[in-house]
Amino acid sequence: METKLRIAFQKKGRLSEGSLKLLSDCGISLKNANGKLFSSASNFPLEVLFLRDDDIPQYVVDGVTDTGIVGLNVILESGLPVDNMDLLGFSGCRMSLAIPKSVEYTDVNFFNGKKIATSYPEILKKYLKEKKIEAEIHVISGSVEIATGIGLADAIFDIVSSGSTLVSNSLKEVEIVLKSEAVLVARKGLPDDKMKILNDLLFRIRSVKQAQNNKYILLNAPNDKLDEIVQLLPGMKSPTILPLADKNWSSLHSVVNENDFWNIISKLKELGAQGILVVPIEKMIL
Ligand code: PRT
Ligand code: ZN
Repeated sequence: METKLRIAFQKKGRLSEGSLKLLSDCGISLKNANGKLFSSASNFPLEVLFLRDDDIPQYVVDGVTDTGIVGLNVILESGLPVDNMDLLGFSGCRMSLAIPKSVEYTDVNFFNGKKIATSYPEILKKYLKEKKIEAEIHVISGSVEIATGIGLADAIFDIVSSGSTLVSNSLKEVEIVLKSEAVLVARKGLPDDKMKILNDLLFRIRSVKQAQNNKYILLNAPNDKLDEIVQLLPGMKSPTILPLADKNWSSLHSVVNENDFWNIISKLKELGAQGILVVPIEKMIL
């Protein structure tokens, strides 16, 4: 029988859409995945299990699944030994300490002797130890944001994304402890045949991510500024330069990183570049 790699996705929640989109961006189609616990791909040796996110780390370790996509926060809280293969760039959030808006905050020593409510005691314990803070941790499984309002704790440690939950509970974020996003994890010591499939999958994922982080740029440049413009556009090797009908001008094609993009565009304009086109890249193979 053909070897297949098994991956676990969150069944329903903040990781689900990103996980399914990643698979489809990688050109992998699932056979009737809707509402099922289990599905398999029609064009890649992959089986998908749909689970609660909290169960995924343990199932990876136990061998129920070979790999999984889950928040980095959940992996770190579980403390389980899995291989973190790749950060995937979606479901981003931070884990922060927050206190009532009306309470004055100086620095992290504020938390000495305080009571902190959280669903993530392990991450918090590690942080407090590093900062040499002695605080009491009160573990609750949900609605952490109401803990100070009902007098259960002096502070909370929870996931923050837009910050609006904090605002509507009259809390303020005072320390960012961890930045989290979806991560692909794998069981340690996968057999060679599964490892090969995982590497094929990672190759596709990395190509998709590279493409998302980069843009293809085309522009016309005056020849006397070409050298300076080329300096700004390293490209994958170096930019492509094509002559234009007007002898004093050339056309330049290259790839720019999304993060440098606006910075580069304004410098290009200063150097006299014209007709700048920026287009998305679907896949990028390095
Ligand atoms: O049912 P299951 O157990 O599978 O799902 P779940 O309810 O435990 O998880 P889910 O879907 O809420 O979150 C899954 C993962 O998404 C988390 O482990 C994080 O890695 C990530 N993530 C990203 C978030 C958020 N953003 C987020 N905003 N997880 C939770 N929140 C909550 C947060 O707890 C707080 O209550 O949203 C609220 C804050 O949001 P803002 O925008 O008001 O700051
Ligand atoms: Zn959960």
